[in-house]
Amino acid sequence: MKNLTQATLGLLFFTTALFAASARKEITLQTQKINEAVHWTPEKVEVAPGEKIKFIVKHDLEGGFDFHGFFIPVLKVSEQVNRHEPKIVEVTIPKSLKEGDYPIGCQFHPKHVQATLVVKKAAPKVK
Ligand SMILES: [Cu+2]
Repeated sequence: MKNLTQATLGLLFFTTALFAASARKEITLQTQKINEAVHWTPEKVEVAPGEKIKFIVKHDLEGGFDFHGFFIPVLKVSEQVNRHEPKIVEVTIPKSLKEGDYPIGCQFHPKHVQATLVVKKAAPKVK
């Protein structure tokens, strides 16, 4: 019985470690209409160099454009997001990317208000 418990705990630890290694940080961005202009919101999202990100990008506004662009030049991301068709965009933030603010825009509509990708090194973990 004792051996079985140890084996179970070992397996649990193993699967937890495996999950942590493959986990991606999920960030949802969506179109929002503010004062007649379409924005990507939230207006700021924070990521760290080396981090694996899963962007979930949504356009659920009724009326106006049927699709918007999801454009992050620094990450070479350029996608089309159709209404009611959430787009999943998985990226790894390059380890070499400098801290700072980078635009998240729309390549189709010059008036589409950008959001900001804030790249910031993660605080060192306290052991
Ligand atoms: Cu747009």
